[in-house]
Amino acid sequence: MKNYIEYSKEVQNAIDIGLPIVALESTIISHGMPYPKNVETAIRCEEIVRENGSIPATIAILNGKLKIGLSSEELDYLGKTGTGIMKTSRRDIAYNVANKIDGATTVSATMYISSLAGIKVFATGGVGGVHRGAETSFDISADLEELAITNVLVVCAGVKSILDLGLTLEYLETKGVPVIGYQTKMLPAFYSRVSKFDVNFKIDTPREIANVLKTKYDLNLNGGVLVTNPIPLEFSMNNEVIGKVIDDAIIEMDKLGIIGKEQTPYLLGKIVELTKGDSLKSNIALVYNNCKLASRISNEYTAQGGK
Ligand code: PSU
Ligand code: MN
Repeated sequence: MKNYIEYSKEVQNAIDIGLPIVALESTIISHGMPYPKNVETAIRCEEIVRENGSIPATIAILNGKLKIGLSSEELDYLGKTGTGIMKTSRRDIAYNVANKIDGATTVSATMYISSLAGIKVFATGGVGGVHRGAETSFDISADLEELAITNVLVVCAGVKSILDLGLTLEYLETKGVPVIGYQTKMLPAFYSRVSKFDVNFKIDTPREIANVLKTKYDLNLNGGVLVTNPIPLEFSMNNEVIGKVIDDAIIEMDKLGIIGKEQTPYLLGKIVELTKGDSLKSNIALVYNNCKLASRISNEYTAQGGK
């Protein structure tokens, strides 16, 4: 296994001396945002994690290695190449490594690689979920299955309404994944702070969230935890306005016949276009907010003796 993993110096040092770490994914860089905002955001995410007391570990597959911690050149390469890099979920990891094909890792792949390094806390923007119409398309993100089996807490901004929020919650319940609302009872909907659905547990401090995580693993309850953190108020979008944009983007996507793993990147790009860049500003703000919370949870988890 060791031969397959390559740590940055900063992450290796953090592991050696037991500093708190926060994993970050790379599909959000290559497929989630346009260049050069994607690279600026990735770099700023790492800074925010450091400012709040943890060490950032951005994860990708490069030259056949599972890379844990990237250089600024590597971040730039991922951002510049954009969708020219393969979007790699759990399914693709072995193929990428065996053939030395670069991959930007989704939430599922990043969770798995984090778990190999013993990293328990991971910050992103949005997770995949059960797509609208999944009852006929069967399109359910591998992210949910990873949350079911892999011991990593993921901080996100809730479930985007390109997905079916209700079915996503049902799926997570079936798989035994706790959905925590950070200072909220309501499941946030990514661009907006509100939805028609409730989270399982409202928890108000990073310390209490870390305590749930530690207790879960003390009890041998394997699998992930999903923390949903509402977008900061000043960046939240009007639910009806963004709802209409998302509906229009989905109609356009269906017209073009886009299916499978291309759907989420297409919709994100289309939403940026239809909102004239407003959704991108919101997306960046919520990612920063999640990095901050994840860093504080990771600190607390380490302080509580979490391994
Ligand atoms: N949602 C976002 N931004 C993203 C993604 C989702 O707001 O960048 C990416 C993440 O990497 C996530 C993946 O893991 O899309 C899910 O893809 P799919 O729906 O194909 O499972
Ligand atoms: Mn899918």
